Amino acid sequence: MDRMEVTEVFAGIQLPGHLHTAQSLQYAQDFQFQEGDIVIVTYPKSGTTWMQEILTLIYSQGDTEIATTVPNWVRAPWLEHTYFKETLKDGEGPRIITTHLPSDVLAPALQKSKAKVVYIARNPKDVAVSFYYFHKMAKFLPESGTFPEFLDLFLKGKVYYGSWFDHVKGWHRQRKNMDYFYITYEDLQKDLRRSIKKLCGFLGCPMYSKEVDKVEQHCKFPVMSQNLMVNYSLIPRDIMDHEQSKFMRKGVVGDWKQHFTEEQSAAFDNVFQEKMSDCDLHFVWSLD
Ligand code: PPS
Repeated sequence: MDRMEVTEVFAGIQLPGHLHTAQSLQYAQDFQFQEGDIVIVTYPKSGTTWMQEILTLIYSQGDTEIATTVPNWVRAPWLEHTYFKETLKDGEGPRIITTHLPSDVLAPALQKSKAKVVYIARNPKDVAVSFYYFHKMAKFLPESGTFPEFLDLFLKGKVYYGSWFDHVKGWHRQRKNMDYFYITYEDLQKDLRRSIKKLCGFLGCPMYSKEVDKVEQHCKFPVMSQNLMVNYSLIPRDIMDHEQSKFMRKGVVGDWKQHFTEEQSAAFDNVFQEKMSDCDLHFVWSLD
């Protein structure tokens, strides 16, 4: 399969050579955003697919036609992926663009543009667990090793896509320099309806209550995990092996408690406190 063993290094971070090339990354960095563009920005495993689905449905006023017939990577393509250029369409609605790239790569272009940025963050203990399982199923990522080994790399920022801390803090520092909306995976879990309404406000896209009902219904985990257009079951098994782990795995807050020992959790908390001491973001670790 295409470049499955290749590692691409860009802006100091490692990225899978599958779907990333030096050219595609340069294209992303040089991209001219337009007024009306919506850019979903995430560190991996933070709720990217969920936000792609929510925004698709907000723009279709709750009509599920596009969400159930067009794959998420076509309707909200990743800016840095090789297929981006030919996939992004100037259609009737706004262009929804997705990215995992760090702020230092994209902030200069976004600051100059009138694009809207939606940043979604997730508590990093759950991100680490979700990313660990993703390494087992995504054949374009390196072997995860054991969970303690993976956790160690994650805390040191030595995983693909770089440090979670740098990503979250870097984008947070840009919040006043662009049209920026910050939300967390945990906000979506706690009150999906309220989150959808807030997003509608930010996007300037008012919806009737019945339309919000449809978005909410379609974006629940049991529905999305059955939607072939977002659950990645269309991807061949030698790229994503769902027998190792499903892409739509658990979809909960606090699964880290099933994976971390007390010592691992305490060590994580220490690193978190140190690295986040210069940042005022707060994370929800459990909904209990
Ligand atoms: S990726 O690879 O970066 O695009 O992954 P991403 O979409 O950011 O994150 C995948 C995790 O999000 C969960 N997910 C959801 N949780 C709750 N409700 C809904 N609707 C939903 N959709 C996706 C998905 O299950 C992954 O989390 P884990 O913890 O592994 O289950």
